[in-house]
Amino acid sequence: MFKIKIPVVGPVRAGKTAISNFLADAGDSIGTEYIPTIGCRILEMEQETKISNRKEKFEIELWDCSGDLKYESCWTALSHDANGVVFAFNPYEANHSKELNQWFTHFVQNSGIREECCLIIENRYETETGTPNAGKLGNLFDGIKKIKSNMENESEKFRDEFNNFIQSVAAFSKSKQDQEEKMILR
Ligand SMILES: Nc1nc2c(ncn2[C@@H]2O[C@H](COP(=O)(O)OP(=O)(O)O)[C@@H](O)[C@H]2O)c(=O)[nH]1
Ligand SMILES: [Mg+2]
Repeated sequence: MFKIKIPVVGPVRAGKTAISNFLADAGDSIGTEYIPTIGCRILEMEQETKISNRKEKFEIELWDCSGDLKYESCWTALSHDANGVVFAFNPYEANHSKELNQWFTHFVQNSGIREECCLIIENRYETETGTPNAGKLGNLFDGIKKIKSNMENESEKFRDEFNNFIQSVAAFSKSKQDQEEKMILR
């Protein structure tokens, strides 16, 4: 089965763990007491998608990364062989947009992942201190598709939008692999 690795990155308390659990059906962690992620958790899910009229099964690994910058020395391992990247942030948190730039520099610019294989998830939920739109994203993110998580109100719409993203990453990764195989056989 074709494997797809997608790191889920962004600042502490962006909702990465809640989003990853929701998408991988790994239990509900919305509105529960905050438990910081240690290092990284890997969640697996499967998806079937049609590529060039053929049904293909994909195994998707969501790498739910800690937002704590003390793990920065692990970022190379976390981004190694990734097929796509998901950025999460909460626009109520003023510092999130600035911090997200660092993640972008490493996970996109330095790793060579195409912008089409990246997704921003705006996880808008109120925090005690924040104000809405406090953390507006910088122009590094101009070319990247953005969706809203809305896990409390429109969760199935969010799941569908995420699945569309996975399908395009899968299609791109599969065609890249096919091309590489052809080059070897030449
Ligand atoms: N009400 C609500 N709480 C959320 C939502 N997303 C995350 N949280 C809460 O915010 C805190 C941080 O979320 P978490 O996923 O652990 O953030 P992470 O540090 O990015 O992994 C946790 O206490 C979650 O329960 C959401 O959409 N709505
Ligand atoms: Mg977490």
